[in-house]
This record gives sequence, C-alpha cells and structure tokens, in this order.
Amino acid sequence: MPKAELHLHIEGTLEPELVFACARRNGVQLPFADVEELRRRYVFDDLQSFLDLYYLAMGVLRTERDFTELADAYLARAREQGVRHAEIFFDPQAHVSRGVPLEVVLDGLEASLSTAPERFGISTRLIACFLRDRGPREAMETWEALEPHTARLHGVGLDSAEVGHPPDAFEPVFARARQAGLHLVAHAGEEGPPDYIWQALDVLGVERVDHGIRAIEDPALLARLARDRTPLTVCPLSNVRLRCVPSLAEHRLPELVDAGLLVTINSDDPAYFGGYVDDNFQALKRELGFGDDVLRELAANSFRASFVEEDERARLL
Ligand code: ES4
Ligand code: ZN
Repeated sequence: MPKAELHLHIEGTLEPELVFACARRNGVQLPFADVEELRRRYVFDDLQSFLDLYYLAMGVLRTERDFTELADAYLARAREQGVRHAEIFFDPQAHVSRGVPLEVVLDGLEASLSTAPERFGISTRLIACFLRDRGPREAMETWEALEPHTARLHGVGLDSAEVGHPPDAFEPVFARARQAGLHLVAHAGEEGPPDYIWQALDVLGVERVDHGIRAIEDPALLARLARDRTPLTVCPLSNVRLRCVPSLAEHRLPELVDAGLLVTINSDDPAYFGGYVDDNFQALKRELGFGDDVLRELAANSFRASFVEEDERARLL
C-alpha cells in the first residue's frame, strides 16, 4: 500500500548496528558493551527517558558519511514498507551543540536523499526541528544558521521534551521561517495538554500538528481541527512505547478518525519504537481491528496531508 511518511526523525532511525559501526570508526566510547545490551535499553517510562537515550546514541554521528549511511538505511527500510514520499525531520541543535557543523549534517543527508527517487522510488523533503527544551533564544540562533540553507529545507518544526515548553514562546522564530517561505509544523499534544495544540495553531500558525492525540480531550479543538482539515501525524507505536497511551487497543485514534480529522499514520523513531510505518499499519489491524478499507483511507490521507505540490501528487499515488 503506497504511503507518505510525514513524522519521521532521521536520528530516530539509527539502529543499534549502525550506532556501533559509527562508534568504532569515529573512536567514540559507548556505555553499552554491544548491540544486544543497547537494544535491551529500549524500554521507556515517558518521552524524557526516550530522549535521554536518543541524544546519547546520536552522539556517534560525526561525519557526512555517518549521516549518508543513516539516511540510506532508512530509505531501504521505507521502500519495503511502501513509502513513496517522506518528509523527514532532523534536529540541527542536537548536532551543532556537540561540535558537528550544520553543513556536515545537511551535506551528509543530501548525499543520500538527492538520489532517493532513482535508488528507492522515494521523494523526500527535509524539515528542521527546533529543540523546545533548549528555549526560544537558541531556536532563533539556530534559525540564523539555517536561513542561508532555506532552499535545502521544506519546513521547520518543534520537538523534544514537551511539558513545560509551550509553543507560544517560539512565535518569533516561526514568524521568521514563515517569511522565508517554509512550511510550519510542531509537535503538540503528545504529552502536553490541548492548550499547546491551540497555541501551535493560533500562535505559531502550523499547517500540521505532530501527534496531537490529546486533542481528544477537547471537543472544541476537535471541531476546529476537523473544520480546517488540519492533519495530525499520529504515531501509534511511539505513543504506546512512551506510555502516552496505556495500550494500542486503548488508543483513541478511532475517535479522532470518527470526529472527521485528517489522521495520518507514522513511525516517529522507528529504530526505538518497535517498527517502521507499515508495522504501525499492521499493528492497527491486529490490535484495533482496522479493516483494509480504513487502512487504505489512512494511507491516502498521508498524501492529502503532505506538502507535495499538486502536479507532483499524481506520480505518488
Ligand atoms: C521525539 Cl517521540 C518525540 N517527541 C518529541 N520529540 C522527539 N524527538 C524525537 N522523537
Ligand atoms: Zn516526533
């Protein structure tokens, strides 16, 4: 089933085998003995406990080659999962803050992504995310560094630890990205309250909400999202692994669909959460009894919610 992936952190596709390969060639010492020990750590209590390991593991990414191999490995997996188009997040601050230049990250990713259509049948876009827990000032400094590369980007987003870091503080930096002609998205309502989703919409002016699952607690917000057809990029296996929902069977995703929202299914950080995007689709079938008709509609939504221009859309379907 052809689909677009709209919520995918490239650093979250870093599989343990590549962690160790990069660590070895870059001379990075890891606090894990081997791949098996690292994989055993993939049990999380909440978003922060995941982020701690996510930022630690990505410390092995140092060279252009590392980022190229990371993206190549994702694309190979994505092709097998029916992905035709991917709008890919990356976290500039997570690399620049540890001394890896922005150019290394961008050049490394692009060396892979620029030939993805021929090699994997996948078109791609890059979305640079600001780390909300590093604050609005550093976000603006990051934007100043990104601005010369605007043509290489398709949008900006907002991610990392949500609670205590509401979207409204990032209004100035999102305004700058909008002026530069970029698309706007933000993580909101993953762990944070519905008010953060309202802020993402009304203060930041985002076109899509990443996660957004806590909208289910606010009927007026559901009505707003349905009316505007604002897409939600829901990540079911991520929500279970980070304990945002008690189990997949209890996920309220069916209610979001029934409320008329434009819901899409995505993998978030597939190396960490037990599956790539089609594994998320299969889990919905298994645990929530979704029929093939609903799954096909969710896959179709991913193209409707994508930032692909109308004339390019026909190629993808
Ligand atoms: C993330 Cl699941 C999730 N939530 C927020 N920020 C993130 N960065 C990478 N994965
Ligand atoms: Zn995410």
